[in-house]
Amino acid sequence: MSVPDPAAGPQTRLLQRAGSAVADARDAIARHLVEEEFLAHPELVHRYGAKGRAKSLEDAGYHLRYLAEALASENAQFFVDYVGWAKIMLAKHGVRAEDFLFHLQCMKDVIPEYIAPDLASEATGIIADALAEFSALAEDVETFIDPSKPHAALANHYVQSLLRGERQHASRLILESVANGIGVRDIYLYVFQPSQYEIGRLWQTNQISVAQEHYCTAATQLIMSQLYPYVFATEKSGGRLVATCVSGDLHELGVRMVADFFEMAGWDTYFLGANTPITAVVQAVIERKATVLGISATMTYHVRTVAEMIAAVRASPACAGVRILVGGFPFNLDPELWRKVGADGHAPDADAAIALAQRLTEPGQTQ
Ligand code: B12
Repeated sequence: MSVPDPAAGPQTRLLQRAGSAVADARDAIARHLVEEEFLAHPELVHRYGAKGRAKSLEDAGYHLRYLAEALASENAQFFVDYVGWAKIMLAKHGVRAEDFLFHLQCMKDVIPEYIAPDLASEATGIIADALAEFSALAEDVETFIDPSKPHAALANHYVQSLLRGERQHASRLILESVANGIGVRDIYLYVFQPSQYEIGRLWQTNQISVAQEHYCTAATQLIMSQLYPYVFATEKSGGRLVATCVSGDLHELGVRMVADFFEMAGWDTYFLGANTPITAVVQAVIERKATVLGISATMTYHVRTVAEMIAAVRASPACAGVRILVGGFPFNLDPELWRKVGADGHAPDADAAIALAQRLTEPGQTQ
């Protein structure tokens, strides 16, 4: 992590330096690798049109951002996972797998020209891992609406209504289901969560537009709010939660869901939403006398900011005693990552988060 850790071993420090070096030289590496790519294959201009080169440059910047974070987090898997995601995304947008492979190869070749040899060999080692796994990485992503899971038919109807632009109908489906006895927690975990993942899959695979993805998410936020009479109905039992997205991260629905589960379990919750500055989080923990702070990150390149946020909370004497939980995609990908960022624990979903928080706030407990 980028927070200086005096106890970090030499390999950890090397990887952190490699991550910072890639991040610092990102623009120059990206420009150079696209230069190499188009010099070696001038036909790419015809294949991808006038905008192809600019798009390749933009993509190179994204790839390098993920590479830098994978190094700094000592997690080669982050980059391999990202390459797997990008392989599908690019293929569905008409980019041939061999062109993406060549782009990564150019990245590997160019990096040693910009950073010190010991750092470059760490960076190129991770790219080599991804290149070695490339052909085995999936070509497509399966639906997240799993018919073997509870309420799959409802989730399917819900997504279809939203895709048709019928949020009133989607809202009615949910409100009637709750009136008929389906619990709000089940609606969150088995309808909203897989529906959101499904919307993401449809966007990634070029089947829906950005506008549709935004519409569906905004509708789900609206419909979640319609359930608040149920969410706020539980008598308070003592715990106090501050829940937030890490600075820079815009994915607030998951951690909002976590906050709502705590509210339903009798906690007093203070939900800060997306992209909260570190100082504001520290202040909220102090002012709310939080017993638990929940921090969410969805993008792997925000993991270092999670470590910085946790370090800032730990450095404030007024926050002493607060237990810190982390969650979101990178923490689900690497179940040991919570330790590296300095948290007290991680839970894979809103349901598991409650049980963990209750355990951690019993005196003398750890995960
Ligand atoms: C909606 C959405 C957005 C919206 C978010 C709006 C909002 N108000 O939240 C917007 C449009 C802003 C957005 C932007 C981007 N997004 Co987006 N987004 C999504 C989408 C479709 C749904 C997210 C969601 O609501 N999930 C549902 C919740 C319930 O699930 P969850 O977050 O996993 O939360 C659960 C657990 O993880 C856990 N948990 C979460 N937080 C915490 C915290 C604690 C303390 C604990 C204990 C547990 C916990 O509990 C939760 C509940 O059970 C996802 C798809 C996906 N698979 O998630 C893509 C997705 C995450 N986005 C993606 C991308 C690429 C982006 C952008 C880079 C796109 C771009 N080029 O601009 C930007 C990055 C923005 C940023 N800086 O953060 C990719 C990421 C791919 C990758 N491998 O990195 C995804 C996976 C889409 C895809 N399939 O390709 N996005």
